[in-house]
Amino acid sequence: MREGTATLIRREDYTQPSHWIRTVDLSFDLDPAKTLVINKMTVEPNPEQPGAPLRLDGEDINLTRVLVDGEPVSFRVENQQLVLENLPSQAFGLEIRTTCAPEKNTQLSGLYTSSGGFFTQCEALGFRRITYFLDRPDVMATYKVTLKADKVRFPVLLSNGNLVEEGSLDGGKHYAVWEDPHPKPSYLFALVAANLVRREQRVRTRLGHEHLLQIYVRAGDLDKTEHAMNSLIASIAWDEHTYGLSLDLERFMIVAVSDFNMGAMENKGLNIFNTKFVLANPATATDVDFGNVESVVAHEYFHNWTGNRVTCRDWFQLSLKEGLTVFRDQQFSQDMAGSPSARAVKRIEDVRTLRQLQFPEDAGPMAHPVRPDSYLAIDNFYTATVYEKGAELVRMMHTLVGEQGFRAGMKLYFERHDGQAATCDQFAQAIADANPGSELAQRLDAFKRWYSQAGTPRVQAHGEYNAEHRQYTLRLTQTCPATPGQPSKQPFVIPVAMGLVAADGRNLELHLEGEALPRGKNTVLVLSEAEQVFTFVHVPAEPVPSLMRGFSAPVVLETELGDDALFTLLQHDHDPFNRWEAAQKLALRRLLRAVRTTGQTEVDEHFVVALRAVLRHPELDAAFKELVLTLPSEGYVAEHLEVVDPQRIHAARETMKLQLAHALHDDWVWAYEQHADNGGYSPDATSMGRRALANLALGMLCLDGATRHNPVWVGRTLQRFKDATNMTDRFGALAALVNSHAELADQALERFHAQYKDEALVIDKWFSLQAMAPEKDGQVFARIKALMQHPDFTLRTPNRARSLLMALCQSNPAAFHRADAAGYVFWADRVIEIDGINPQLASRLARAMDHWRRLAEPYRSAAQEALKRVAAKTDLSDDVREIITRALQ
Ligand code: 0A1
Ligand code: ZN
Repeated sequence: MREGTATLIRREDYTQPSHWIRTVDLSFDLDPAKTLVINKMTVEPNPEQPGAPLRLDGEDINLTRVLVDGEPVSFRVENQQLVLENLPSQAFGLEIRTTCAPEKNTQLSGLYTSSGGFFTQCEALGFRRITYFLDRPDVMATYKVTLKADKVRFPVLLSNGNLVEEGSLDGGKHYAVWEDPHPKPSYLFALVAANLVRREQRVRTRLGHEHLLQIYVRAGDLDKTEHAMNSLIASIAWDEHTYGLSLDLERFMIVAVSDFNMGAMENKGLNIFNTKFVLANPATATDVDFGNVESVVAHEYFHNWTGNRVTCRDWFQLSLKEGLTVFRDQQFSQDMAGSPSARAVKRIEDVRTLRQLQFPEDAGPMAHPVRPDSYLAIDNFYTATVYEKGAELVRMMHTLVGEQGFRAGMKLYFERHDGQAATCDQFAQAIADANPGSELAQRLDAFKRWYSQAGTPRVQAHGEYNAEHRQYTLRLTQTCPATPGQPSKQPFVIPVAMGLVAADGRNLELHLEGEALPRGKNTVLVLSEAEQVFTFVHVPAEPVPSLMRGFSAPVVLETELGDDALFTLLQHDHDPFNRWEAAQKLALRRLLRAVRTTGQTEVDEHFVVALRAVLRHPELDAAFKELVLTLPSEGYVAEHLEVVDPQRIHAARETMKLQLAHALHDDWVWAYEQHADNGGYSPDATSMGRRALANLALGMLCLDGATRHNPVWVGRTLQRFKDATNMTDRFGALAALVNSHAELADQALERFHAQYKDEALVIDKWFSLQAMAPEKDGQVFARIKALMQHPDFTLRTPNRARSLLMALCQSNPAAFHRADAAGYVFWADRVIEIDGINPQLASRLARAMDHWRRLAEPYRSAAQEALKRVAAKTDLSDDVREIITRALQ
């Protein structure tokens, strides 16, 4: 096991490198057991640091030779770094030979093998596991790469850029030479040598240039690449059209690999993808998978500009590329969805993700600013805060300068920084400078607190109506809870998109006191002080405020609205996001009341009637209905409690679900029959919405049937499972059976496994469905433990490990948090076990315990004991050590 040795790295300590590496000529003799790497660089001393030694990063590689300008030199290796002193004061050539063992690389960082092929992952610090280098993003070089490997086993040889030469060699080997003309940081280097097939297409872009697009996969997977290719083509067109950003490469390649720690990687011209985010066809992938493929393909493609052409100066600036690129992929997916209502659905889904992942992070021991101040293991900072909250920051800038203003800002950003390694500050500056006089430009310094202060701000709103003066005053205040290392915060600049809705359903004209003209029915107030009052005039009747429309800032809005006001918004708000939000608040309120009192939810008629009205609404889209009728998750409920008893939350939510299944029975039947098509499959937003609602309805009907021992709907669900013509419907029916603990579920699970035993991604679903089933008398936990012994289970493939372990520890609180502590014991054992194989994967699992301090007893003490047991291990990786130490601090 690799023992962690790192010390804390701080943002304020940034200094330029001692040298620049301008060109890299890399040659690989690929052998799974021992690969030889020859690295010839041209190196230039940084004139600002004359005479400084050169310290090159390395990890788990064997050094065999070092030459400076062709001559052997003396060197030493110190803390994994290769140190060279007394180097020439002018540019010089440096040659380094090393070997590594790809087949032993279970961490999946650097050069590793998967299903018999070679793949690389270099972000963030993987390149140093391939060769000694200044492995930091501000060192940018052009690369020439020569690959040599056995021709039969590794017929495809790929690297970044353009193929300039290929041919045969003695001994059954062949070679290929690739040159990438774009200077890039080492984290964007990639190579692939494997037995793959490809789908390819030539496209001509607006500028009239021709490009070759290729997607490489294993032989059996070619029929799952059409959707990714379409998504790629759509992404290229979108970026040209929206931002005037064109593909700058003759060839753009995507490669699928089944062993991968994250979603995908934007290596220049050679994106490498987790199979889960590239392969999809109707028979094996669900609508959610199709949506994920579209957005991840777009995300990686968009990185070509936001990430690769302009990269990050240091890893603290990670959100410069990630927040911006997530914002861009969210915009793209909204545009692809089309109708205003489908766009709103996508927005609601994105906010749900943010609240489920990022809000808890901001409220726990791992809370960090979007631009962190320090880290032990940078891999731990590929977080929802850097990605999703980072995207919200970009979205707020977009709101403050407007669509056209934002495009102008992006243009200026590229004019200033193309080809550079930049900072978050420089990005915000460019957007502001392109929009002088805008709210952003006026308050830029205060706005930038979003980058430096962690924590989710709370906004309280208090409204008062004066009937006599027909005035409505809205008092907005903001606070932000303390986070580790940041006891007090300065006010944030919060764009508050809003409107006023009258009790009769009209959305009112908004006329602010002192302004000559009304602003229409929707406006953006900017809250930049701890407290501000906004007065609206000519208000004909007491309104309900609709605040934070479209979720205009990543804050918690603490509302004083009563049920009636929320019912008004649910029915009449012009803003679909706030309609959905009103339903969530109504449900949340009832769940919290139950958790705090009897533990059982009593669903009132008013609530049922309101939900029925949405479900049966003649104009609302099915996708939107599905979101409104889906109850807040157990995790989201927990967020609203000081002391969390996961079992009580589970009981409250399950009883509410059951009551809604029963009370709306006829409406669910109607919804199912209206939306369960049996026609051909198309992954468009409307059909996806219909399938989602049909599946929700079927789940409710099956649950109602199973609980009442009424076999009708359980039988129909099984039939649906057998007859389905696509994976969304088949898996939806299977989930309905499993989640309602129907007796027929086991039979269906067995059949499903037999049918898809050769489809790894489907088997992952099969594992996680069982691991995420609502806990009932400990049965789910027992089954998860049994599934660990299943012949298909392995901890070495991250997708498979996650399908069971993350599903339990992160997504199934009632199965995980057990009074007998067995869930925590299991967690600790797995974290320790996986840390010896793959520290990045282990540290993700370790985070399942982030919120132990808020647990009720007996969970809290038991969780602490499990954490201490992990902490007591002396040979933990830096990754896991950082997470556990923070949790216990
Ligand atoms: N830059 C990639 C994410 C990524 C990060 C680290 C990885 O390996 C440790 C792999 C991928 C993205 O945002 O898509
Ligand atoms: Zn990214």
